[in-house]
This record gives sequence, structure tokens and C-alpha cells, in this order.
Amino acid sequence: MTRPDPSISDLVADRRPGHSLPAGLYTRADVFDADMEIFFRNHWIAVGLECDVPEPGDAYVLDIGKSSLILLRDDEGEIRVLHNVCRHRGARVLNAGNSIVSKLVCPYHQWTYELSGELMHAPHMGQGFDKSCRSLKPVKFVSVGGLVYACLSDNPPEDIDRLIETMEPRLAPYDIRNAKVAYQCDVIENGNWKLTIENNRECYHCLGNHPELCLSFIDLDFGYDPAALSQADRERADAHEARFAEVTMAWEAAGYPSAAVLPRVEGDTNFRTQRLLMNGAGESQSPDTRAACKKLLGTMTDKMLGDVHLWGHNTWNHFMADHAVIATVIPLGPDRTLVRTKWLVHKDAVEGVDYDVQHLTSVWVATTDQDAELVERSHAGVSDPAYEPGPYSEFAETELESFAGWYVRQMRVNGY
Ligand code: 3BY
Ligand code: FES
Ligand code: FE
Repeated sequence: MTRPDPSISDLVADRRPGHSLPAGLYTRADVFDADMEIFFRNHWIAVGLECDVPEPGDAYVLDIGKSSLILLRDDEGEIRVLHNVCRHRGARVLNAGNSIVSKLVCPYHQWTYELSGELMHAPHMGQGFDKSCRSLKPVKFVSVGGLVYACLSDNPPEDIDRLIETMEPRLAPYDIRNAKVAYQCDVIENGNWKLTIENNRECYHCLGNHPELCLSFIDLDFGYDPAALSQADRERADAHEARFAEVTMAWEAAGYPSAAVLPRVEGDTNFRTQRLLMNGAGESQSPDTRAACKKLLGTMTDKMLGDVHLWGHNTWNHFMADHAVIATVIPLGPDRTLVRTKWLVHKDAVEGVDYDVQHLTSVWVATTDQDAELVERSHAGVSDPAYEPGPYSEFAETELESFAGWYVRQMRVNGY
């Protein structure tokens, strides 16, 4: 005799603090649908960059669940985000990906929209047809220092202001608005989006899995049990902590906001930021830990300003003096997740002169592939009937507890 599946609310109620989630929250199709509604429709999500569309007429289409967004730059140079749904009979106007357009022309019956979304031409619709109420629907969006966040709901969470206030000054010297996408790559991970995010919220796995990234990452920044350290490592940890505190103060004094801003479990918009030191030469997440682009971003002149990390519930970002790495996470199914990574450099940086794409991207290309393998491995394991939620390390996995606590709270607030 088979027992009926627990409800989503039962799964949420079953989640033990300090532990990974009950299996069904990672694997079930009904939970995936609920996640898409709550976390990818009712919340602000990272969708793209102003510099995805540098010139008027540039368009970038991103599909999110059943929705599709057109991010574009209009004739006045302003960013617009529109629903990719024709106001005639609903056809998709543009295909996913990048395109250059002078007008938005629906391929079905050629209804033609201005880049503002306004309908300008609808053949054979008769004299009395009112075009003015048939514009492409706008999507609510904000630009956070050039990072475009959108919300598909009509009532977006108000606390996006905290993200804007925190990140605008942090990102200003990098001028991400006017950067250039030097390279982009998509990896489809065979796992649930929450496993993708959990994997990214800890570096417990880094030493064992990311040899390239570990050249620039400082293991001590990601949580350790002091009692487990040898005398020598404890001295190294103390020395690092003292140096890090000193450098953070110096960065702040020089006008570069650096201190940690932590997520609030009771907040709707989940993010965390901190400027961290890098290892080795300390300049960049490159194969030799030195700047991988000769022209620095924005108004940056000092290569030793560390790495501004920004983590959100569908994104992680690294802003270094020479380049930035921006990852966006879009769930495709309960066990499939798109991770789209973009590498940004100064808009005037010239490929082959100021940077070499392979050298610029190799660390995060390798890391992203390694993480895809880990997420697939972890999705397979949580799908096994033998899986039961396991304990997070209170030292190395505090951000997972923070994410899981926020996830569960949002599920409850939304009726589960
Ligand atoms: O995704 C990762 O491998 C991790 C976790 C923390 C930083 N990041 C590289
Ligand atoms: Fe777009 Fe008909 S559906 S023009
Ligand atoms: Fe990783």
C-alpha cells in the first residue's frame, strides 16, 4: 500500500532548522511550480544587465518559466523591460537571446511596436481600432548600478530599496552600467535551483573541488571550526583576520564601501554583500591572480581593492578592479537549472590587446563546470529514497541556514 504524498505545507513544516531541506522540496513538480510563482514571479530577480543592450535597438530576451521578458534600449537610450507577448493573439515577438531591432515586429501578423512598447502599426484592424491601449505590457524593473532586477508581479516587494541603497555606492567606481560583456556562457545543471544556490552559498566544497578558484579565494573567509585548526593554521587565521579588519577599514576610509551587509530572514529581498581580499597577488580571479584585463573597470585605478561579492537568491557576482563575473540562475524544471555567466570588462578594453578571453574566463568556466557536476551529484542523492536531510556545518555552512530559513519563511508567508 502506498501512502499519499505529503502536502507542500507538510514538507515546509518538516524542515528541521540546521538541516538541508526535505527531499520533496528539491524534487517535486508541485514544489517547483510553487517556487516559480513565489520566488521567480513575486520576488525581484536578477534578469540581465544594462550593458547587455549597450546601443538603442539592442534587445535581450530571457525566458523565465512561462514568462518571457524583452530587455531593450529604446531610441532615447533608456532601458525598457517588456513582456514578450504580442497584444494581438499573444505570439512571442522576439526569440530568446540577443538581437538588434529598429521596431518590434511580431512575426505572426506583423503588428509593429515602437521600442517604447507602443503599438504603431496593426494592418487590417479597421478604422475604429484603438492602438493606444495595445502597447506591449511593461515589466516592473530597477537597475541596481547597471544590474537589472525585474519583478513579474504587480506588487513587488518594497525592500528592493535596501539593495539599491547598498549596491549603488559599492558599484559606482566599477561603472557596470557602461561595461562590456566580453564573454557569456550557459551551463544547464541537472539539479534543482535551490541546490545550485546552496552550492554557491558555501565554500566548504571549494578546497576539494575548485583548484583554479582556490588560487584567489581565501579559504579562511568561508567559515572554519577554530577547534579543528592546527596551531599553525590558527595563527594563519588570526593573522588573516587582523589583516582583513585593517584592510577593510582602509578601503572604507578611501571611500570604497566594504563591510558586510547581511541578508535579513524577515526581508523579502534576500541579498548579502561584502568586499573580500583575494589570495596570491590579490588582484583578480585569474589563473595567475593578477589583473586579466589591462584596462580597469570604470574609474578604478587600484588593483588591490579586493572582490566585491554580491549574492542574491538567483544570482552571484564578483566585482574586481579589472573585470566582473555575473551569474544568473533560472530554473528550467524541478531538476534542471540554467546558470548563465557573464564576464564584464571596461567598454573600451580591446580583445587581444587588453585581455585574452580564455585567460579572462578560465577560472570561472572551470569552477562553473565543477559546480554543475556537484549539483547533479547532489540532486541524484536527494532523489534517492535513502536520503534524509543532513546537518549544515555551523561554521562553514551558515549561509545555507540563512538561505533555507528565508526560503521556508517565504513559503509560509505565501500560504504553505
Ligand atoms: O560556488 C562556489 O563554488 C562558491 C561558494 C562561495 C564562493 N563560490 C565560489
Ligand atoms: Fe502578433 Fe498576430 S499574434 S501580430
Ligand atoms: Fe563551487
